[in-house]
Formats: sequence, C-alpha cells, structure tokens
Amino acid sequence: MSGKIDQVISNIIRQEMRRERETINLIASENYVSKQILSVVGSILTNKYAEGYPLKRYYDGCENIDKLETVAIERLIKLFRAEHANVQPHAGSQANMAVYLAVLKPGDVILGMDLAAGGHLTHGTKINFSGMVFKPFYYGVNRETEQLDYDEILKIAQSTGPRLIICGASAYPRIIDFKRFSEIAASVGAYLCADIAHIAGLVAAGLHPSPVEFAEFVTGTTHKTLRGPRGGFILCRESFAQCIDRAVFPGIQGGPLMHVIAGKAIAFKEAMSREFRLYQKNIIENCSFMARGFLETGYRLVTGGTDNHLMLVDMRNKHITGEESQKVLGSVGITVNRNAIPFDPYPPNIASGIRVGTAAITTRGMGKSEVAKILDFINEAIEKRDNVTELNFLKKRIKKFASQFPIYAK
Ligand code: DSN
Repeated sequence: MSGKIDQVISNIIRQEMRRERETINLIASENYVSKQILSVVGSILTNKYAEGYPLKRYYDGCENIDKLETVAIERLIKLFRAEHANVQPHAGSQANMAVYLAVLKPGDVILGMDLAAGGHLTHGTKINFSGMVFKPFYYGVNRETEQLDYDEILKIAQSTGPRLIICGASAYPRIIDFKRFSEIAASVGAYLCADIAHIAGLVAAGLHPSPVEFAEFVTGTTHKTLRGPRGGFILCRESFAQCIDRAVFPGIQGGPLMHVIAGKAIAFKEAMSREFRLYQKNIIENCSFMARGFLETGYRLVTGGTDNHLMLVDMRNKHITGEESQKVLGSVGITVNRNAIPFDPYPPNIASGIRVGTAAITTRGMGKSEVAKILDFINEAIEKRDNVTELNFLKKRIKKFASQFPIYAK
C-alpha cells in the first residue's frame, strides 16, 4: 500500500480548513464536530462490512462492530427516551425513506409541510422520491402569522385522508407542537412521523418539546444542532422496531457506515452532558439576540422572530434578493444560504430571504458581542454591496475576526 500523500486531495482539504477557519458560518444546518468524532470517522472502522444488525450479520468478523452499534443504539435510546432506535441511515433522507417504506405502499397519500413554506424535499416534493412514489399533499403556514396553523392542517388532513403525516421543517423558526400534530394524525387515522433533523440538539437538551411520546416515528440527522458526524437516525415505538429495521436494511441500504456510527455514538454521549445543554441554550440565546439585532436595523423576519436556532430574514426591505445577499455575504466571508420565504414572489433559486443559524458560530465560542459584530459586518456588506474596494476591505476584517475563533485549536 502506498504511503504517499495524495497532494491533490490534501491540498483541497487544507484549503477547506482555511475556508472554515477564516469565514463566519451561518448556515443553519451545519456545525463542527469534536476532535474525537473527527478522528473516529477517519478510523479503520471504515474497512468493515456489517450488513445486518448486531448478532445478525451477513459477514463474519463483526464481534467488535456489534459492540459498537449496540452502544450507539443504547445511547440514542437513552438520549431521547425512545423505545427503539436505528442508527444506520446514511442521512436524514434515508431515515425518512425507511419510514415511508415501512408503513406505506406506492400511491399512498402523504401530507407534509410544503418545501416553499419551510418543509423538506423528502416530505413529498414532486421532484423527490417522496413525491414520485407517493401521492403528496401539503400544508403551509398562515399568511398573516407565517406560523403553522393547526386548524388549517386538520382541515387539509380531513380532506386529503393521508396514511402518513410528516411534521418537522428545514426553515421554520418557531416551536412545533408535536402533540397537536399527533391529535390531527389520530383524528384522521394517519401515522405521524416527526422529522427533527434541524432541532435534534435542542430536543436532546430539553429546549424544544420532544415528539417521541407523540409520534410513531421520529427521524433526524446527527450533524446539525446535534453536532455529530453527517448521518441519520430513526426512533420508533417497539411495535414498529422490526419493520423499521427491515426497511433500513435490506430495504434501502446495504452495509452500514461503521466509522460514522462510531462518530454518532460519541455525539450521543456528548449530547448527554451538561456542557451540551449549555451549548444548546447559548445557540438559542445567540439566535434571539441576532434576531433582535436584525429587527432593530430594519430587516423583516419571517414570523417576526425565532424560538430556535435559526431565523429567516426577508431581504426585501433592503431591496436585495436572497440570491444576491448570499453572493455578497459569501464574497466577504459570511456563509449563508438563500431561502424562500412563505408566499415568496421569487422562484426558489432567487428567493426573497436568507436562512441564518447560530449553531456553528456558537460551537466556535462566539457570544453576544461577536453576534453584534457579525450583524455589523452583514449590514456593512449589504449597504456597500456595489463597492468592490470596500467589500475587499471588509473581507480582510472578517478573516481577521473569524481567525480569532479556531475551530480545532492545536
Ligand atoms: N439540506 C438540509 C438543510 O440545509 O436544511 C436539509 O436536508
């Protein structure tokens, strides 16, 4: 085996390390894993095939892998007080796909949050498997409040008769009432799947109500607020354990990524700590502080604010689209993504808004004074967007600022 370093790839990684260090990451779905997670995800565990489940594998030599997956499952169950857990989904999409495969047949009616209102591709979007294989209907948000309107969702559920209702979102800044969703699902005889990909860390820390007692299925990702490696997970009631496990393997996946499952196991343990709870509290505090700052400087926020780790900033007051905002902010080293706002007059690739999250900057140790500084940077970039010299100067200042918050201190 050649021990020679692949210069092409190592240079790209070095450049990416520099980009992460020298920029401010406000992408609401991203975070930085701990050094321990980083090291196990790059470990020899990547070598092992382990199709199946602990003590029921299709490959020999799984005695250590079995222990590993068992620890990951036990920790996930404890973290969310669930009855059963599956840690194998490669991502949130696969977690959702496995739930659908477990309880639906092609053509069944599903009801999910409209992507344009803050939902996710896998909640029934036409260009995604979920909208191709099943018959999707959507709920959105109330035009006035821009929040979920549970009476309206009930009416849509009654008129469409879904077999499965999916709740959870990718761009929704408010608390989701999982109990109310479960009442709606029960009243129309539907299963409920709560996708907590974005808010898993907040739920684990007890800072957002948990759906576990209300939904038959809970899906999520490990890499957003939960701050683990990229991946997915499923929680379900014991009575669905077998059909969920079968849906993941052999239903939609082959061999599990054991190096990633090791990282997940560490993330679940980290998430049980006092420090993690404090971290989640700080994410929310930073987010609401930033939201107030945006409002004070004349931006409009969708729903008027935030209860969680993200906010949606409607950029129309500043006469700039989401796409242009993303580009200008990116050019000075502030990473955000453009995002449709509810009832957006622009198509999604242009969009009126940007989605801003505080999980990543909070991991870097930034607090209120840094958030205030970031707001100043954003304002300056938006105001001086046509002045290349000023933007270049701002970029240098942002680089200096961000570099003071090392992601992986030596
Ligand atoms: N792409 C993720 C996000 O950014 O929210 C959702 O899968």
